Amino acid sequence: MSGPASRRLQVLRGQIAPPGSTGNAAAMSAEPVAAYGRPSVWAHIPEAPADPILGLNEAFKADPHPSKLNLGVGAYRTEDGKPLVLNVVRKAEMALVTDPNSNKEYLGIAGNAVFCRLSRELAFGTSCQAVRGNRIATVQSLSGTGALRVGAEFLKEHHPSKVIYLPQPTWGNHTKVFKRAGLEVRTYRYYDSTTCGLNFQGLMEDLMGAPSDSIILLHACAHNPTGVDPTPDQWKQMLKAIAGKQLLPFFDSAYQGFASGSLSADAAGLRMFADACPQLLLAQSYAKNMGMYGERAGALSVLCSSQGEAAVVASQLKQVIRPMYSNPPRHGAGIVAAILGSPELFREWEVELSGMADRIKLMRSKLHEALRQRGTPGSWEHILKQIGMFSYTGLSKRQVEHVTKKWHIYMTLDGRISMAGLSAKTCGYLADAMDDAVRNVPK
Ligand code: PGU
Repeated sequence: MSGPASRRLQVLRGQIAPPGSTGNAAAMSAEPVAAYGRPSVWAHIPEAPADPILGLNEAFKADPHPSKLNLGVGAYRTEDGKPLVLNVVRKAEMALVTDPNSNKEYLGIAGNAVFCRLSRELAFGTSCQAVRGNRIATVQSLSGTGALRVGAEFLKEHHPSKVIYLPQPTWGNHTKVFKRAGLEVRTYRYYDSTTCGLNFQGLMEDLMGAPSDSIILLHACAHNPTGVDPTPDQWKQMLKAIAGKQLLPFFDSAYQGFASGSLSADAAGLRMFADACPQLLLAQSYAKNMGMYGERAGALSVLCSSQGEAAVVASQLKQVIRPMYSNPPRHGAGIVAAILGSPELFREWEVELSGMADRIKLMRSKLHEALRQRGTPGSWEHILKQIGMFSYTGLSKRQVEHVTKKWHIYMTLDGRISMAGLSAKTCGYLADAMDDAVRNVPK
């Protein structure tokens, strides 16, 4: 190729400057911005508030105080306050990057098929009838949030009801994900602040009162932010109500293994529903249980009535994904598939996972003990009883603001703290701050 065509290609590839330009960046940006003779089309846009959870990271980073403590975002930290990459993840990753047969080709729209099968088996169990009967359509997703969003878009298009009920309270982003996808968001009662436990009666009344076909979001385990889960018997009664009213359960499983330290115990509620419901959805995340936050590895599963239906549903999930981000990233899913697919690596993972869960439990007893020692007014038993990554302390917004301003401890305004952000060294400091807030700042 020569002449004008070759020149055009070179321009396109950035090898030479386009005609009329001087070829340097300063000259290219020298044109006056007001060339259209009117204000910018963005001029009317109001600045959006910082994200109530992820925004805390920014505020924390900008704080120069030496004793500052970040208990905002749910991300595991070691006793030294450092992020943790699991050994088993490093091992699987090393094998992946040194494998001469690995490549960087596009994955299919539904992602890594082995990853999808193993994710399904991890959540539902290999003996699940729907797994054995190939009745579950699974696609790889951009972690748990991506799974929720793809699921929401699918429901918006194909489900008879566009109404989703979320527990009150719930992870703040749930409301945004489902609203953005065009579903109508309602809530069902969940937490009882007088007992710091489950408002089971309110929950059951609200489930019974929901119009049939409504979608019900359920936290599979380690409810965020409350740390309060239904008992096995309560799960059973919820299943009865949900199946009786022909509601559609949408499980969000972001903490499998983190609540109890056992992967199967934490999936018990989901598995009970999967055995009894003709259809349900599941969003899975490996952010927490594999410590792969930034790798965005997750899966969306849709349980269907037959194998044929699952194939049709899978085809429609791809229709949602393709115009949104085309296909998911390879790397994280490759690591997860290697760990789940090797009995040896799987065992190593289980040990590291229960190690993280145990350290969180230890922080619960240390914080509880520190508050007891200080005689901090109120009962703090709920810190011991709640499970998972968070404790819902009961501090009010004003008390949280005080703790952040005076003690430089960052937590969400609803009084939620990430227990994984604490260490034996910092429990006393947090207890001092909580004691001060409870005594001196009215709720
Ligand atoms: N579902 C629940 C219940 C969650 O708590 C989270 C993360 C997700 C889904 C999404 O996780 P992915 O990272 O997309 O897999 N919640 C954490 C992390 C920070 C955030 O808000 O995204 C939290 O601190 O609540």
